[in-house]
Amino acid sequence: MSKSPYLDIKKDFPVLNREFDGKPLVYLDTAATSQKPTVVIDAMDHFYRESYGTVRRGVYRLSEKATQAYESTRHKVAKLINASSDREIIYTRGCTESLNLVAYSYGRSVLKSGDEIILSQIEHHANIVPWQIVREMTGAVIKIIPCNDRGELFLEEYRKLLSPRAKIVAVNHVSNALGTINPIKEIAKLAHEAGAVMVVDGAQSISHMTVDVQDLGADFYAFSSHKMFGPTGAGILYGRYDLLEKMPPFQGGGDMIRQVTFEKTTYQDPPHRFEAGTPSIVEVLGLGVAVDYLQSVGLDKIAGHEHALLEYGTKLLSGIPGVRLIGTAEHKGAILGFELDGVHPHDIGTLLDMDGIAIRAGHHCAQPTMQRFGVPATARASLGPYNTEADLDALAAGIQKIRGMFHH
Ligand code: C6P
Repeated sequence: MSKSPYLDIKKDFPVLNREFDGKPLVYLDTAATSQKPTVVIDAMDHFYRESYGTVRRGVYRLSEKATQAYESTRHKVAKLINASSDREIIYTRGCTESLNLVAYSYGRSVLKSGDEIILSQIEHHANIVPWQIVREMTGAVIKIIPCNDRGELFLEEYRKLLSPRAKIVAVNHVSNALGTINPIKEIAKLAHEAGAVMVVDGAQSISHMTVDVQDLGADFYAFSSHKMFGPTGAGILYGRYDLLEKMPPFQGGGDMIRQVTFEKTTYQDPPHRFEAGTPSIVEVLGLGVAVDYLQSVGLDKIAGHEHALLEYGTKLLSGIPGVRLIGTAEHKGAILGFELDGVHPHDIGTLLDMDGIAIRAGHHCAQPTMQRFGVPATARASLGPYNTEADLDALAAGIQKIRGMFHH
């Protein structure tokens, strides 16, 4: 008997036991945000009840303990992504803030007029707009790596874009709208050969596959806690220490300074230089527990589970007349973007919700991706390790039902 590729962890996520109008919740919006396991919810609850205090400021035991717990997440995250030191892990409020940090601190300080930032056609707005703002400030130029009809980047075109003027290449590891897994290792190698640094938006990869920033050649790697079973309000920017050391602060305030006078202020070393103000204390603690959870389940097992589900779901949806999958890369994460002939994606979302099925409909904060595929929006089912074939069966049945309503 062949071994099942599937995990059985739905029970770890209390909200997934919910029903809407007597129908079980079918949660297919993990790319927007993942659900939270009991261990994370309980740890945060316990921390508030027993151990809550400020971090890195108090001299009393409560604060010392809180600081230890808070800092231990840094080590867990460093291990998770194989950073060479804990000092390369910066706490932010989320992936968006992490990318803004790189753009404003690194980008603004190195880019000169005429320097080039290379992005891809299939980026999330969080990896486009900060670079446009920096372009306005510096006179830098943005170039775009195009993609084919499956949503795969043209590496030959990328090669042609690279020149000594290229200073930054910023690409997502996995596209949130299409699911494409980009060949970051190769993209980074070519970037480095041209003398550019590699910024990776890891929002959609971090909880779905093993990520090794050193092996990938990522100089910066950004992600959010809330997409990896942790709470909202926390995120990570990994940065190579030799780059971080030379970067100016992103925000000024408490905790990022060494000494302040009205004449002059000196700054802390990284990572604290980039962590102004009282941080998201309990959220960072929750992120640490989420990392433990991820590792206890195993990222390779999660990748195997999601890949099997992706294949199952792709077959199901492609078999429904009128469904067009948008994003059909050979290397793909568990994201199913689609159109249904004659039905607006928002209507698909609303009608599926009546059956307790939660998907996302819209442009997915990736309007240039939608433009490339000639659609204003798509419906998107995105999977996590707690999803099952039954969830996809429900989705397919829901879509069939909608077809029946619109095509008599
Ligand atoms: N994508 C989605 O439904 P934040 O919002 O800061 O946690 O993450 C931003 C972000 C950056 N890059 C990629 C590739 C992303 O997918 C996201 C968030 C969500 O697809 C919300 S638009």
